[in-house]
Amino acid sequence: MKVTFIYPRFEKFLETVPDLDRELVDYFLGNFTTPPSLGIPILAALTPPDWEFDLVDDNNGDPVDLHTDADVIAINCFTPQATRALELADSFRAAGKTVVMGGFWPSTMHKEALEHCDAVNIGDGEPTWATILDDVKNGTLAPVYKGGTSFDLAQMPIPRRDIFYDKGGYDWNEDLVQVARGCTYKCGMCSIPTHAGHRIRLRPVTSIVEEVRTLKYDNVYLADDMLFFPNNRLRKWTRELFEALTPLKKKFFVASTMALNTDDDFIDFIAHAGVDSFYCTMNVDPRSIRALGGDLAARQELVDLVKKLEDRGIRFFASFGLGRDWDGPELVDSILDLCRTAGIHTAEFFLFSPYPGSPFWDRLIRQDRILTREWRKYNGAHVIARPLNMEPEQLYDMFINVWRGFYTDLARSEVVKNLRPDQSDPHMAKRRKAVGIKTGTSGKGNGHEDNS
Ligand code: B12
Repeated sequence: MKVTFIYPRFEKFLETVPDLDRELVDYFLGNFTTPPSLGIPILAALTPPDWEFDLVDDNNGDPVDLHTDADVIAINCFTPQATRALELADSFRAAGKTVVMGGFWPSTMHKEALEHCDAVNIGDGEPTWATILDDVKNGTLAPVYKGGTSFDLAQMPIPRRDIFYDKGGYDWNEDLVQVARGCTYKCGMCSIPTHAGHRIRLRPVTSIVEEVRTLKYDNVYLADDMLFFPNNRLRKWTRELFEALTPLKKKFFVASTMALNTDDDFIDFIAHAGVDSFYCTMNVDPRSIRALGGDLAARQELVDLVKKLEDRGIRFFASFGLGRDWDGPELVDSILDLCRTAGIHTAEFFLFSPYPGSPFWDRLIRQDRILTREWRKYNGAHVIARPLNMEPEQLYDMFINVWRGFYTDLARSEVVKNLRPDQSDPHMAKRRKAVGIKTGTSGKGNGHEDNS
């Protein structure tokens, strides 16, 4: 028996914004041809030995063969991939194939998914995958499989990353590692608690270390943005984790919000462990919302945080969301001024999309303010929700103006010459040329570029 995993294409938000100076932004951010999320490599690791498997990475331009000899097609997707995922599901079913879907979008929109596939997995895949394959084999596939949100991560297998290591074409030279699942916070924009649980499940540090030892790259992107929450359980576990990871000499890209533990010795500690990029989503947690609202104390907290991190060689990568109900046109200047004041040199800007499974989605449904259900547009580059105090076009213009404002600032600034673009990046020469930097000038690489 054979299963073919599919990772559908999604439109990178910069691809869909022609009015932005691509060259300049591309120089700093690249185009996200990332390896698939960990869903597929985990299922591959759990696929029984009497099953063959392969991966069609549609997001990496792999050809899609509707007449493959696979017995079942397994599609993983998050919201921006859903449009393409449903297209592929329809085509495979029309070609007589059995199609199963799972991941963030199918888990939160399973009724719509079932209009295009034979079965949907809701939540974790570890508890259900073997049963799904058995049911395919026995011709007894059910429409819905509930994996839930309580699978014990101590049983999580090491994802089979070799499923994509052998494929070329990815412009990221780093590995994604999931060290925890679920979240106790209830941020309006986020669907993680619904999909992965309102409790934080932590993997045993020993199994994480064992997994990191198997990785191909020196650069590691830790997928979970609750690592630095200022509560005792996480402070203790995160210390244990980074202590154990330090000897492996990896470089870690971590994600968070301003709701974090900012103790000096803690920042010293994670810097020593190898953390070198700090991706911080802004306008989601009370502190960053206050800072963008002009609260001087909160602004000073951000200025101090950026300095603390950058003084220790950790790049601060800000990800500013626009489109909260209280956001007004002044937000653009507030963001640009905050970046200048705090010395933020790496940033991206996105329009909040109401992801199914998030409180924001539920509220906008109630208020009938969803403008489109074209899922491909839920990538942070489109106005999806009718703003409360401005026209959708005004919000879109703010999005464009803040990108332009930030990168024009940067291009003018001395900083650009010695920013840390990734030296090992094959596209570097082209990018340097794009921003007028003669090749061979300085700039130490770190291989981390992202958006998440
Ligand atoms: C890696 C990552 C990326 C990567 C890769 C994208 C991808 N496909 O995931 C990159 C960097 C490209 C990315 C980009 C974006 N991302 Co992102 N990203 C993640 C991240 C950090 C990890 C994903 C992952 O590997 N999860 C772990 C795996 C194991 O979980 P899983 O996929 O759910 O798989 C499990 C089950 O669902 C199930 N399963 C999965 N597939 C299948 C299939 C079958 C058949 C079955 C049976 C079971 C099954 O089994 C698995 C094991 O239990 C998540 C946060 C998170 N913690 O998940 C955000 C996340 C997926 N991203 C998100 C978003 C919104 C984005 C952006 C669109 C916007 C932005 N600004 O961030 C951008 C895109 C911007 C752009 N460039 O256009 C949201 C998605 C929300 C949603 N409901 O869709 C998340 C959840 C972050 C959040 N806090 O909201 N992201």
